[in-house]
Amino acid sequence: MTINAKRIKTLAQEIGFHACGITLPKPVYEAEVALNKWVEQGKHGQMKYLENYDARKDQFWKNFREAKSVIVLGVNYFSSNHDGTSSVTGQVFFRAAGTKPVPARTGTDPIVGRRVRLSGRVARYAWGRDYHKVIARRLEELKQRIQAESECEIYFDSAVDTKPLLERTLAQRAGLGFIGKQTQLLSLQFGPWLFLAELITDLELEPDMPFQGSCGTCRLCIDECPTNAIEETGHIDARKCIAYLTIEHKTAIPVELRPKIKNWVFGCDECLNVCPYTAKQKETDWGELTAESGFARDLDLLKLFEIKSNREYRSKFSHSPISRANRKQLLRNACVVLGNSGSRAALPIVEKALDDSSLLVREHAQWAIDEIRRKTAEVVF
Ligand code: B12
Ligand code: SF4
Ligand code: SF4
Repeated sequence: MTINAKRIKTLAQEIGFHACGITLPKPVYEAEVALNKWVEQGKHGQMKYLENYDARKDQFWKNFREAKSVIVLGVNYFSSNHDGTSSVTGQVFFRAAGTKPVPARTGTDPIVGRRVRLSGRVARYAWGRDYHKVIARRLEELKQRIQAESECEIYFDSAVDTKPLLERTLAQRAGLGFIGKQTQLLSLQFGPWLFLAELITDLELEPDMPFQGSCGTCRLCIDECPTNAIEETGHIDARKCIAYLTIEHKTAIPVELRPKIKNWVFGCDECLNVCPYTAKQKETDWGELTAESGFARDLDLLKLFEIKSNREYRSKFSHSPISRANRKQLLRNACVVLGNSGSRAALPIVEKALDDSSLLVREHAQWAIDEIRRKTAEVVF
């Protein structure tokens, strides 16, 4: 007996995947047209790899002409804040380590008069270990289990994030959920907190029905996005999106957007946090994806500025999705967060950053200094 769709779903569940659906490897024309239009309008910013999507996609399918099915998998990555610093809807800027006034020194705000931990928020998807590697291991296990139960040799390709596939559209077609106005796939079981991954195979499997659903009249994410990056049409202008600006954008962050980044040092979850489907969240049972095994919910900005070389940066973050950015991008982001803090305790750090080897960091450090001076000058006692 050759393996069927039902058995594959059981295996996926046994291995720990939280959702599994099957679709055909047919072109996703409407989505591809939308993607190309989006790129033509320049809304992809500096994400060059999206510019030659058609050529990359054609090559991908040419290399696997025998593909008959796409097994789409979802991994719940939601984990909550055990330390209470940044609740799902919280806007906590800086965590006060103590409430008693302490003598003025770095990390102590002379205006607020208490010691503050200067930290920047990290988007939830990057709290744990690098999900590409974590998921790839379980995809491999699934492949092997499918192969072991089949009578003939099966060909596979696998993808998490990096292949020319519109993963959210494939997931919607495979019945995992629908695409919300903030462009995330929303699952009725897990809300917006699913990573997506695929196994493409020459096995002929019965496809699932596409998921039919919509946001209806809700527009919370559009209204709450700090930079107005979400358009009424349900597309985003990546050039304004904090996730793009702090992770994918390589050069200076537009000055007018810097205050809107607030304390996000890597990624942004605002449109996920406000979404009513977030109420479907469940604590993940994949330990590797929680902050306890990875980096953190927030980064200590003082420590970030102690990283002096790219090599040191790479070795510190090699197991984390934070490695997607490089040292100067992350220090650039840290300057923006410190500038937004308006805290005098941040001044010694950003003043030191004026000597950084990177012009990008120096320019953002100067901006932060000017912001802090302007904001503290405004304080009336
Ligand atoms: C580039 C990219 C980004 C960019 C651009 C985001 C975007 N909205 O496109 C940036 C850096 C901003 C980004 C941010 C984030 N990302 Co991202 N990203 C990707 C990546 C690598 C490619 C997506 C892409 O091609 N975008 C281009 C746009 C135009 O395509 P699209 O959104 O897929 O589809 C659009 C159109 O094609 C059209 N469309 C789609 N289907 C259909 C159907 C019809 C009929 C029509 C007419 C149109 C249409 O509408 C869509 C919306 O514009 C994917 C992985 C992948 N290969 O898919 C991950 C991915 C989408 N990202 C992911 C995540 C987790 C995030 C963040 C939450 C991380 C964070 N917290 O910081 C944020 C969320 C921000 C947001 N609101 O989208 C997950 C999403 C999981 C999920 N449940 O949806 C993915 C799938 C990675 C993964 N493997 O899990 N991301
Ligand atoms: S990730 Fe943040 S900036 Fe980007 S669309 Fe969502 S709320 Fe807006
Ligand atoms: S916040 Fe509302 S409009 Fe936005 S994705 Fe969620 S349900 Fe849709």
